[in-house]
Amino acid sequence: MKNKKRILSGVQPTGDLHLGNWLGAIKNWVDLQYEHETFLCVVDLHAITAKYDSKKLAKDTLSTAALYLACGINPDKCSIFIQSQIPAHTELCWILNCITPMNWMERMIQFKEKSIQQGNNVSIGLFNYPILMAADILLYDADLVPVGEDQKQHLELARNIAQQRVNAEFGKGEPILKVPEAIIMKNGSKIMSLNDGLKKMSKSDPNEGSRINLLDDADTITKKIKRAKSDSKVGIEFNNSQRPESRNLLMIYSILNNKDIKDLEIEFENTGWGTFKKLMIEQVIESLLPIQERYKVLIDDRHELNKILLKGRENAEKVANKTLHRVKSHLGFY
Ligand code: AQP
Repeated sequence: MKNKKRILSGVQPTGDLHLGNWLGAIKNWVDLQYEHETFLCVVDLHAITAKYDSKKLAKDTLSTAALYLACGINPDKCSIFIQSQIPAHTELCWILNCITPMNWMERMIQFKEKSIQQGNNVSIGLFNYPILMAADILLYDADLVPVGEDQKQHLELARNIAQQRVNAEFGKGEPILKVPEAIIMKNGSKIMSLNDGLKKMSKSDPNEGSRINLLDDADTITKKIKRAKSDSKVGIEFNNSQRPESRNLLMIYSILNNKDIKDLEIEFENTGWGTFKKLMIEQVIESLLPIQERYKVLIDDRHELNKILLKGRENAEKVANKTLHRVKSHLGFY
């Protein structure tokens, strides 16, 4: 175990997980789990940074954990846990809040985008989100953090906090925190909305038709793909910047079908949207079916799920508390 590099990642339980969460994050964890020591959390404290339904939070948290497993995460190889059950996350977050310059935070693109969506209801928590994320990562001495393109800037912030604000200022030449690296997959790192090929597929998009959820049934998937934005051109292309929707759907199809994009571009050179969408519908339904079947079994077995989450929490807590103690002692706490 010792020589394996350590991974930390997570998804917010902010609603139904979608193809972007799967292809941009969870699918990569599945590929990485056997060669790495893997900690995966359900980041429920992040989920409350936007307006949320308190009646749904616990259910969505459990459902997200069940989806990790249904997508192929092996609980014997990974520690799966719920962020809010480990107080070290919020404690380190506070400490990092106090040593992170405000102007670093003011550059965060996700805050700018989400605060526009939220109007007058923007919380301080949303502004602080990247610091809590830094605490999540740094607590586990993570070597690697697999994320989608959208989280790259937040990871860079975590690196800067560890390097410049903790290690350089308090380390006396010795590193206190490990500086993590991002793993961003070439394909799938940014899955776009079905309605707008220039906008990220997102749980918080008010338009349900903009995303395919992992638990959508065959009828819903069919309707969503049929209504997905297309254009008037024949042929499905990847590299034409004027056709972002074509690029996005072809990329999704290529990942699900395990075929090279270049080969598919040739195969679909003269294919119309109607034919391509039919193939796309079949492929998405087929790819999601095994996940949905496993999910149904898992979500009904509360005892097993709780057992997995308890074991994950115990493993995670040991590592997190040790790091927090190290940070506090270097930063001068009694
Ligand atoms: N569209 C996407 N394409 C590729 N990867 C994506 N991820 C999210 N959307 C896409 C990756 O999924 C992981 C978990 O994301 P998250 O739910 O914690 O936060 P998010 O990035 O803010 O995801 P959403 O769906 O947009 O949620 P809301 O709408 O609640 O904010 C991350 O690794 C992310 O990169």
